[in-house]
Amino acid sequence: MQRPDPADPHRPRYHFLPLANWMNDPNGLIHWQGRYHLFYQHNPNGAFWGTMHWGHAVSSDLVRWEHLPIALTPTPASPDADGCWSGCAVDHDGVATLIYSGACGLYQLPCVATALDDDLIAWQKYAGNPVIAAPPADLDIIEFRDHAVWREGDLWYQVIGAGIRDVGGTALLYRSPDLRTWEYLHPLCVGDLHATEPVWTGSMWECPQFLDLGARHALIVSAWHEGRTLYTVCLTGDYRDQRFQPESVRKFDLGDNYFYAPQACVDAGGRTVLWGWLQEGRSDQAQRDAGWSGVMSLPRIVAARPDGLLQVTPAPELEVLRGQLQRLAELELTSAWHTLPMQGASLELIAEIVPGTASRIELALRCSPDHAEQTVLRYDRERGWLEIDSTQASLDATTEHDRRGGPFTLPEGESLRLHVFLDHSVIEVFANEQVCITGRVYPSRADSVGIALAAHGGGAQVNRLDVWELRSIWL
Ligand code: DQQ
Repeated sequence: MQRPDPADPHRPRYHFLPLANWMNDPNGLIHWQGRYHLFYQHNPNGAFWGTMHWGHAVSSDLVRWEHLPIALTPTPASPDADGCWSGCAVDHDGVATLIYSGACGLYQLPCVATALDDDLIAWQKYAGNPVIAAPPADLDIIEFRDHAVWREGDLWYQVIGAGIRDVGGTALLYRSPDLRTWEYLHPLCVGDLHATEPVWTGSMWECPQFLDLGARHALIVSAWHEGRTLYTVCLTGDYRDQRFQPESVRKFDLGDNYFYAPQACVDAGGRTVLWGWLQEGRSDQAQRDAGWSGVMSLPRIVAARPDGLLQVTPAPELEVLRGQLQRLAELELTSAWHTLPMQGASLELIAEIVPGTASRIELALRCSPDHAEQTVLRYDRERGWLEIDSTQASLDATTEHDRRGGPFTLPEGESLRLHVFLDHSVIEVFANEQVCITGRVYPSRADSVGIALAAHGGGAQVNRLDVWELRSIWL
């Protein structure tokens, strides 16, 4: 195995990723006997998509991970001969059980495997796989894969991601007494391929997650269209009698497919903890040359707010990574960049900014002293928009240079609260515990480690600015 260079300037230090090669979707998340198990789509043969296996890691604290042996490998001449694609894990009367998509030729069909030990190292694939032979015959289904399974009363329920030809993405609802025999019920929800507002949801929904958040249910799907992974969409609404009535639809992360295919689990404390796959923003060749591709997001805690929107915050456990705090006193922002004394590529930053009369507030990250390289996190108050602008992120023209963002409006009288995690090529931002935006950037210069702030169209005031250097999660 080609090991990535430990000094690779783009390789994250406190985000989870495998020792080498390709990773995509988080799978089979389960808090099992006091430890968090994270499985993931993995190609052990290189830093490119192919021959999907399930990689495996475990953590006691949600922060530091131990790599474990590959959990699922495709079995020749079987329903998963061409790949063990995405799926989930449940506790079935004390037996950890996986429901995943077995890929075989053009099809992906639901398969089951059960744990043979308490460390979830060895798995037995069910002899009766696939457990569903085909998509529902009464629908013209274009794609069919990925699973979320939950318990209601004496029965198991499952949604499978799919698309209905010329109609839109969907999550198909099934029911089972034993996870082996499944009865198709109806689509839990159907998207409209032709609707572009408030957000276009593509022709197929991958990786559905159906979360009971108490006050609301959330259906989170990854919108897909003709082979393109678009972004993660969150529908919140009401669920009763196996019917889901969405009230709001929005992107879950404004960084589009830099945050994709998320999966959540409920831990022993009752928290809904969610991870997503942070895709790369550089060429396939650059990924192969680096020997790794794909990063897992930080664990995000998801809850329903009283107004029905989601609250999303980084897991507080991450605070153990903090080194010394550097704090800045109050600061008036103007249109000239104010460069901070703090810098680095592995930082956590919390800023509270009173927008005052400013129409735009900008935070430049991974910034070179001459600003030739910089990535700008921008809140455009007039437009009601939050974005990451990577058009100047790197002098390396082969990396992505774009602006990704979406609607975000500060409630009247609220300060802008930015919680930012910088980890080499990864930027994860939580704004007012409400909106997330993820970026991937690959600065070419070693001195692109600066931070600067500016306000345009008027003045703004920084009331709090805390920066910590963050430690690596690997000992
Ligand atoms: N990736 C998996 C699929 C899923 C897609 C295969 C989303 O199960 O639909 O690698 O990234």
